Amino acid sequence: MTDFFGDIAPVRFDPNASDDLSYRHYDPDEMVMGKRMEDHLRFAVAWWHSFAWPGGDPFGGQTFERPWFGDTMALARMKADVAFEMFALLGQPFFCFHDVDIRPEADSFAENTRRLEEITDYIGQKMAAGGPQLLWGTANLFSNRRYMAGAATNPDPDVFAFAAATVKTCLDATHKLGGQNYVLWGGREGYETLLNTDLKRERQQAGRFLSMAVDYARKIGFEGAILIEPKPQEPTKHQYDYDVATVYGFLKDFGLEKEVRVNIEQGHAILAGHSFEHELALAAALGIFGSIDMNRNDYQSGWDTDQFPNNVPETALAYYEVLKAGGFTTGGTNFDSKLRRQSLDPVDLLAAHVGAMDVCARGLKAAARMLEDGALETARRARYAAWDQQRALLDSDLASIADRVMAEGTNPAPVSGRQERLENIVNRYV
Ligand code: XUL
Ligand code: CO
Repeated sequence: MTDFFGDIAPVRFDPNASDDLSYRHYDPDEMVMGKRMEDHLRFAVAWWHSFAWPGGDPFGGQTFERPWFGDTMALARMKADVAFEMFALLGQPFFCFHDVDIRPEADSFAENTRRLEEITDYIGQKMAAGGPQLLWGTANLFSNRRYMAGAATNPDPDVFAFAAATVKTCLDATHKLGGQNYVLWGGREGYETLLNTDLKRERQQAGRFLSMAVDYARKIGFEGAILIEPKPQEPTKHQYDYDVATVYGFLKDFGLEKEVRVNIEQGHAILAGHSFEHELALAAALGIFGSIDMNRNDYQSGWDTDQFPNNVPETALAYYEVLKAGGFTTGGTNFDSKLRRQSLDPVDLLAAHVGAMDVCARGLKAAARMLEDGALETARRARYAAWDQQRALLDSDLASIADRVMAEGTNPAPVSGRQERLENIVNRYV
């Protein structure tokens, strides 16, 4: 035991609680559409924001003082101890990590690999003792200065090689810990200026890199999903994995659309000029929906503030799409969210997750009721009902269609889209 969280008791479900460390809406065992809420939501803690992030912003450095900050393996183990204590206090079923979150960075690939193996052995022992499972692992290919011009898309082949070797070790680590997914977020796979960038070449490099990652994952028997996490910009001016539609085109181009799915982050969707539900609905329609990073951005700041979710109507519309897509299989709800830099206390870390889990639980329950009552889907089906009799139209051709329209002489009557009525329906549930 560490003494980081002191004598804080495990968080329990109590709808009438008056303290701020109880779940009022998240009851893991409550059945929603025939499935336990815990199994629907599949919550995960993000190791980086919760345990590795020092609280900096562009104008100031570290605000958090955590006893495990430092670059020794002993401190990395302490960090893991605190992490597993927090998972237990919250009853979190999953966690996610980058390599650099769980082990200190060394100055060689060999030592990085050795440290990763050592710490994942340690984490594996903790998991075997009944701890949570690994939702996904990933490699941080964006923080170290070697990646400043990209990883897979770097003009220097040695950087491509270092990144590819690192992904191999992170796939090994994820596989060893029984990870259910492996994520690739192309943090610096983009450009700062077109003046020094060969777009075509960089895209090819990214395609080969992803193909190699998929091949290696299958070779070692990794059965989890490989996920790309779209984001339009930040840290680079433009990133190649801009949004779900762009990623799908990229996957098709390299023949990977059956191999790779997407991890969709709320804040990234907003940065791309979409709603979260748009990205989710499109991924489901294209057959590439995988998992979600659940956070929010501050709409005034306009950048990736990675805050814990606190908007029930937004999460309801998101989980509506998740449920319509059949729910998560390997995926889950990862809180890729960090505290504000003034939230210094250990209890802040717990309360942030408690509140976020309650918001998601409310969103899920509202989404399930909307789906079960069927008002939205009935209206949606009715809107397209005329196509049931006219499917053959899509197999026709322009000249035959023109003959038909000419012969029938019809002039279609516009029909209401009923948007306000549909919005009113949603508001009955949230
Ligand atoms: C960055 C981001 C990452 C990925 C994993 O915006 O979302 O934390 O989720 O690399
Ligand atoms: Co993310």
